Amino acid sequence: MWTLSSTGFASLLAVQALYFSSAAARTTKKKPSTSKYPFNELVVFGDQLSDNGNGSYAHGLDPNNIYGYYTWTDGPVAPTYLAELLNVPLQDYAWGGSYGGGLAGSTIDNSYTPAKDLYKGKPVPSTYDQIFSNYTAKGKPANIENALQFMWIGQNDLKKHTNWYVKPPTLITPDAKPNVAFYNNFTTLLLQQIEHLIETGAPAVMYVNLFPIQTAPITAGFLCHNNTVCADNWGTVIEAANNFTQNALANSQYADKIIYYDVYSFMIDIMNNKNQYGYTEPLYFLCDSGNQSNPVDHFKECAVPPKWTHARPFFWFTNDQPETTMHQMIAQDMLKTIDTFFKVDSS
Ligand SMILES: *[C@@H]1O[C@H](CO)[C@@H](O)[C@H](O)[C@H]1NC(C)=O
Ligand SMILES: *[C@@H]1O[C@H](CO)[C@@H](O)[C@H](O)[C@H]1NC(C)=O
Ligand SMILES: *[C@@H]1O[C@H](CO)[C@@H](O)[C@H](O)[C@H]1NC(C)=O
Ligand SMILES: *[C@@H]1O[C@H](CO)[C@@H](O)[C@H](O)[C@H]1NC(C)=O
Ligand SMILES: *[C@@H]1O[C@H](CO)[C@@H](O)[C@H](O)[C@H]1NC(C)=O
Ligand SMILES: CC(=O)N[C@H]1CO[C@H](CO)[C@@H](O)[C@@H]1O
Repeated sequence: MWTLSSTGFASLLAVQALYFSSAAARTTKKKPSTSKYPFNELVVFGDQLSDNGNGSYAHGLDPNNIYGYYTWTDGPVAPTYLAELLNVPLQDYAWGGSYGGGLAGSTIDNSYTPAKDLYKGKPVPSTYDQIFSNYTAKGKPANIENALQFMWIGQNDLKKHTNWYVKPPTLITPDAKPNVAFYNNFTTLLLQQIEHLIETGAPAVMYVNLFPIQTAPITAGFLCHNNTVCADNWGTVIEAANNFTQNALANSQYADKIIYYDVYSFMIDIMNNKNQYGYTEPLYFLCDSGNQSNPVDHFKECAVPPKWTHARPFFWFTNDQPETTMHQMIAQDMLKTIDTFFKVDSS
């Protein structure tokens, strides 16, 4: 188990300043270096949890104007940290967020869950579009055989299709009809996309499971009105969805090329031991809910110059987006999973 010292955080900020000081840095590709891994690039598909700014920027939105890091949090997102840890360049197709609140990022497929955000009058690219239109439309991408693929998607689909809103919340059950349909439909679409990447030549695809959004202030406080039965039951539904997907991926004909990463359990573990990891503020607080008269919104405490230096003790940066140090810890943990998968000695 590792913890973050204040020195660690200072150097983290230095890293952020280095990588996010200009638009040029965001798209600069490093030369592939000699790697201990059987790949020399990381290609990312997903939503606001994975967009390093490139996806939003490509679709007409400059997220640097939001929080200053091209992301929807107070620093880099997990894929950026992961590429850095793997020492490979990142190609990021994920699309996240929107100005002004309620709208989120990409879904798995706009014909299943139309994204609320629009680009040229149409829902923003889903992972289906990111893969089939933006990445493989012109045939085999040049370096796909040497590119580890990364997919983190589903939270926007989950909110639309599962029955977290029913009352009384005791009726939110893992075997409720809409939930079972969601496990099936989401997993079917996901498998098609993952298998397409492998059939096009990818050496491996890492899938990151649904994160514990039932614990986020938007869910626990606002949508569930602090009703713990509601939040807990919805958590069980998310766990059931993750179990279903994990099982289906393990039964794919390409199972030996699929890496399942359990971000759900990792985040729950950090939350259960939050103070030890430097998250000393309550879990229902956040830095920016878009409404500063909301009592859980601690905008003024977080936004102390320079920028978001004081966000660190808050687990949640926005309504459903963790603070950047959480993204960094997730990337560290993802690396362990990747090392185990490729039997790489991490020492
Ligand atoms: C940025 O996204 C575009 C399209 O969405 C993609 O073609 C390009 O490779 C991406 N670049 C980087 C550096 O991620
Ligand atoms: C990605 O694909 C979508 C859907 O086909 C398209 O609208 C969008 O322009 C593409 N983005 C880029 C950067 O090519
Ligand atoms: C939930 O609890 C927090 C902390 O006690 C409180 O500030 C917030 O107003 C509550 N939300 C609702 C919807 O009751
Ligand atoms: C999910 O799988 C884990 C591990 O097998 C198990 O402990 C848990 O009860 C399952 N949860 C649900 C909701 O299916
Ligand atoms: C902002 O939050 C306050 C307190 O929770 C609430 O009364 C108010 O309606 C909110 N305003 C908007 C625009 O959502
Ligand atoms: C769009 C889609 O795939 N819908 C399917 C979702 O799952 C239910 C039952 O599991 C099917 O009946 C739908 O066709």
